[in-house]
Amino acid sequence: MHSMRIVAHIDMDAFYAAVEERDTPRFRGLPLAVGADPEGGKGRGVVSTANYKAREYGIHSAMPISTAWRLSEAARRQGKPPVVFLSVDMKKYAEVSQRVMAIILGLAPVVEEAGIDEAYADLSFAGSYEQAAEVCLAIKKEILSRERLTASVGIGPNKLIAKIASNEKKPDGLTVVREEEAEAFLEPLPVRKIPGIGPKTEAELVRLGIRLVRDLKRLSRDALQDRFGKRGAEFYDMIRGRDDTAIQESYEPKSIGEEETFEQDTLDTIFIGDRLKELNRNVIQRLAAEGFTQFRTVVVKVRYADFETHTRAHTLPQPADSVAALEFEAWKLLLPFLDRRENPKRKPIRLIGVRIEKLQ
Ligand code: TTP
Ligand code: MG
Repeated sequence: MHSMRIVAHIDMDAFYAAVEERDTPRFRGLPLAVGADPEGGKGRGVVSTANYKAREYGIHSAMPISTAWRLSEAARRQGKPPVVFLSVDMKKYAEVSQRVMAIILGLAPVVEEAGIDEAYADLSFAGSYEQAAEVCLAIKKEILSRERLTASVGIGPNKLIAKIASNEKKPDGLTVVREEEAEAFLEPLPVRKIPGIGPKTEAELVRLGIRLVRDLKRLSRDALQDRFGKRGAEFYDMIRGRDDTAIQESYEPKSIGEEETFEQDTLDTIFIGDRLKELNRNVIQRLAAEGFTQFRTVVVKVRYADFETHTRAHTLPQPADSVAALEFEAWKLLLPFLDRRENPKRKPIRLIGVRIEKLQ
């Protein structure tokens, strides 16, 4: 008899904002948004995350910070507390993340770190869903007592179900979906909950009158494949709760990156060089914070004022470890975008980013 597969997905609640609330008592109970500087409504970056109080104002991740500011001002006019805007402290979140991952690893030895605030754990060893839930309660308890943070957990027969389940009862939730319940669990959910169905696919499905997973089941595998290609065939299995992707233990964060949207679109070489320096410093700081010493690949990103976006990457023959080495490589990759080589129309630049990969 083959033993039952049980997978958990653990995801921290309002992660960056929760860390800030924890560390600064006077923020507690207030709406909080972590992200770019709102600059009195003129700021040009985005919200990284918002705590649940700020989400009640309609603020969420990836929203322009200027919109978040407007929502905060509207709330203020209604006599509600305005949002506290905080900048991103990546080094701190990376350190908390490492400690949380260590807690999970202590209670469930096979873990895939799927992002800064989320992990999959193989709980097949628990033998039953009841025992798996006990392990997860212990993980939650440990995270709360050691880090004073809450996480939400989903338990299911595979990564797909566990991931969707962890999002069901946020914050501080625990949702168990057994294999025999998986299909029924998915049916009433909006199609957007299925990983890989983003806003574009969703819009296309809405045009076909399909909003819920249940509706999507009307399409045959062939029909899905005709419309969405290989992804379509995957949707067919996923909406039926089927997923056999493995937990990938050998975790390497694919990359560490930072980017900045400028106050004003610019082609000023000195200014851009300065900002790049600052981004490089932050990236190297995070490299150390996340327990690495070296990188081999450098990637830069450029977004022009018209949002046309380019990336360029270079992999070094030998691993490098210094800000100076990153500086040199990143600048070499970025320079052509400042002159006619890559930028014949001399379009001003809106955003630059730098990322390192192949970390060791
Ligand atoms: P999420 O887990 O998606 O969000 P969250 O932890 O803030 O909130 P939830 O309770 O709904 O899980 O992302 C984890 C962190 O990653 C988040 O705190 C900030 C960062 N992040 C961004 O910087 N930009 C983004 O667009 C998203 C979605 C997250
Ligand atoms: Mg989270």
